[in-house]
Amino acid sequence: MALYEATSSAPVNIAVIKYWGKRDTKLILPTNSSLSVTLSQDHLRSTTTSRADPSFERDRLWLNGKEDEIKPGSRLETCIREVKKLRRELIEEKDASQPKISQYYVHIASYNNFPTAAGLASSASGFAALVSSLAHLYNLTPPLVSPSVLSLIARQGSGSACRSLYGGFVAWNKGSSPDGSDSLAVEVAPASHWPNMHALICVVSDDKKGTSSTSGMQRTVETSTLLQHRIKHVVPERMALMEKAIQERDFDTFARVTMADSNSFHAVALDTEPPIFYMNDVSRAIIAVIVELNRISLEQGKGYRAAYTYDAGPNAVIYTLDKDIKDIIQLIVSFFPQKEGEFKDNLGVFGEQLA
Ligand code: 2P0
Repeated sequence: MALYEATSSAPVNIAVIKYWGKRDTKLILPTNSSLSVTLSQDHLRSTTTSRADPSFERDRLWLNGKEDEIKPGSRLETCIREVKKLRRELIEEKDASQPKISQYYVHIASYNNFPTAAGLASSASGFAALVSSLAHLYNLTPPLVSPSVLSLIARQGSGSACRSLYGGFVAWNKGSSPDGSDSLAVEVAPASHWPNMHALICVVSDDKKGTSSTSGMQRTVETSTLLQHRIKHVVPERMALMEKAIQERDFDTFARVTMADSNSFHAVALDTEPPIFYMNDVSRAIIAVIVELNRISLEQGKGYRAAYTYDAGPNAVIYTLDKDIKDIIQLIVSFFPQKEGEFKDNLGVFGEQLA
């Protein structure tokens, strides 16, 4: 009897043009396109094993060793159903000699090597690893199935998850089709394109965040007037600018647009009723340090040295280049001394080289 099992892992991605708002909450279709950098080292990653077996009596999932119910109509159920459907359509219905493993139930075990839901994008790596491990289990791999096709399924688990199916620099095109068939992730450039780029993760707090992204962004869609301006007049131009900056390895533009878009996202969060605050005093102090560092450098005609960005939580991610990484770490650690092995109310800093 064959053993049908596969393990895949997917890293977290950190957006430089932020996704915030859905035009379709069931299909998870965004109100604007977004662009992110997938981290490539082992610090922030989900690893998932899927197994299909005729003896299983239902689909089951364990997250960090604890069983999570797969509720009918849930995002989890949707992702599992969609990957099974792809297996049936592309393999089992085309070639009768292929085993019909899509008919078996699956058991799935997923682990994060970092705190869940602390604004460190655990749903992104989690759903990307889940879809990827099921795809490997069912032989839905390139050239038969591209990461972009899988991204259509991961997107229905969590929007930002679609971007974690590629490494390096990834765009999620919002698409225009009502069925979501063109709302998918595409590679802008592999990590190797810009090997001297680093992401520095500054864990300000690993507490579970106050307002979840899902409910926060829906409130923003319903109540913020600023969001409409962002969708129509801000993001489209920034997507183009950012793609070009990445192609040309233009760190000045990359840094300027990254910081501007982080500010814009937190501005629409504040423009929500009631207002949403994701950054705290430490987050804002880190911004002040980076702004001052860049100001001095720009005054000397040397360009930007670092770019901050914040997601739905207080933790900072700082993008910087090889030549500056040591100085930036020293600066951050000197301003925000850390207690060994403890993140809570302190600052943990770790670096990620992209390639
Ligand atoms: C992003 N964030 O682009 C933005 C920036 C948070 C701030 O994507 O409802 O967890 O599961 O689609 O993907 C967080 O949103 O929300 C997010 P759902 P998700 O990375």
